[in-house]
Amino acid sequence: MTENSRPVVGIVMGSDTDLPVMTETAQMLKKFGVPFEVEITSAHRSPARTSEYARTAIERGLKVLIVGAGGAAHLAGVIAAETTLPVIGVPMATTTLGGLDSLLSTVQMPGGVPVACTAIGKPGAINAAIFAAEIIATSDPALAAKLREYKEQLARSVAEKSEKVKREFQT
Ligand code: RP5
Repeated sequence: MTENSRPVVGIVMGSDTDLPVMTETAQMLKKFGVPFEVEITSAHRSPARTSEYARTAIERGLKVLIVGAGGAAHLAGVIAAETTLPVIGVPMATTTLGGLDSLLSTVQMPGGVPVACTAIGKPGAINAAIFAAEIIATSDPALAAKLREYKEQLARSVAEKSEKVKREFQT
């Protein structure tokens, strides 16, 4: 799979104000060489456009949708209602309620319409990309190898930090 090939992940967000956080998703997908497309559409401000996006996602070749929204964050849910693709919701941190509003309105889906919900904000945006890559990697051995290497690097970085801290306490 190359970055120039057809997008397999859709990154969707409710507003351009979500972009600083959702850029983390894009950067992580780029790191793994997973091609993606980006769309802004709103569950409440542009419901028809949102419905059209969700209904046409499969025919455009997408395999996973990552949806960031904040506040009354219904975007992931309404997209999940209109597609059989796996939908990963990323709750935005909000200034008024710290993102608890986004989290609850993304995660508390009724039975029958699943949304896989990540942590609030940047960690969630990063994890959404990794999770999407893991889904795609179930039928892409080269991508699975990149994900294994990423996890090994994570483990190495913890060991390196531990050694650094030990050295600081020894002096
Ligand atoms: C949601 O409302 C968006 O996802 C955004 O997080 C939030 C606020 O949007 P703006 O008023 O900043 O455009 O639809």
